[in-house]
Amino acid sequence: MHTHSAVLVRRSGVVLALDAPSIDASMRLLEDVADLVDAVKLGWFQLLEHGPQGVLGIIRRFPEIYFLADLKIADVDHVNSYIVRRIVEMNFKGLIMHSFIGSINLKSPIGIAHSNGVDVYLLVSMSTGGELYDAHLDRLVRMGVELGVDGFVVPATKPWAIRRTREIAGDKHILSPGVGPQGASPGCAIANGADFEIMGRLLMNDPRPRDLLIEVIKSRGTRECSP
Ligand code: BMP
Repeated sequence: MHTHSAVLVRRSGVVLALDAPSIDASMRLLEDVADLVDAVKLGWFQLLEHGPQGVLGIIRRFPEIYFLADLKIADVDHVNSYIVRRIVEMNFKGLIMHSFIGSINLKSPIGIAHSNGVDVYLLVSMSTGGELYDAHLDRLVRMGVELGVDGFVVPATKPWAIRRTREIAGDKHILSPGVGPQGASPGCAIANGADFEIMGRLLMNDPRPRDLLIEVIKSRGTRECSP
């Protein structure tokens, strides 16, 4: 197995999911909360609205931010490898891949990412649905550990999956989406063992996202969290 240490560092434990289609709205939100988030997740919204050059423009404008490419890569080996090379060229520092595609389709792209200093996070469950994932959680997390990924995307809406992933994955990063509009209370994924909570609409739809984020970070550990 190759060696790679995760580039992503936990400070606030918040990853911003920047799913706003408007580039102006994205820029305003980024400028407002950049110092309070550990990473910014960009995905299909930005890529399809602004193209690779537009995405590169966002990344170049904030060189100090850790940008995470969320294209949920899930193709065959050689196509995945191409996608990862393009992501590397765009200066992303991390990327997300689906796990169900299996180790043959994951191994080379993970190697390409790591040899370029880019983290790989493996999605092993989904915040909505994902019942086929959930039937195979243990096996998928073990596969990710064997492949040397930097961590796992495990939904905040399934605290049991976070706890189980933590048991198997040791100190690998756990990133949890599904906070706010999808139902999980802020702070509860972290209370169940996640390292980072991914937040999109909760912040994007709030008139004062900075104040809300400060409150969310401050109030961790004070809420009742469902098991
Ligand atoms: P929101 O916080 O607005 O619900 O957005 C959640 C974000 O996390 C979206 O960018 C989505 O693509 C991502 N996500 C998710 O919601 N569930 C998953 O299981 C995996 C994800 O990456």
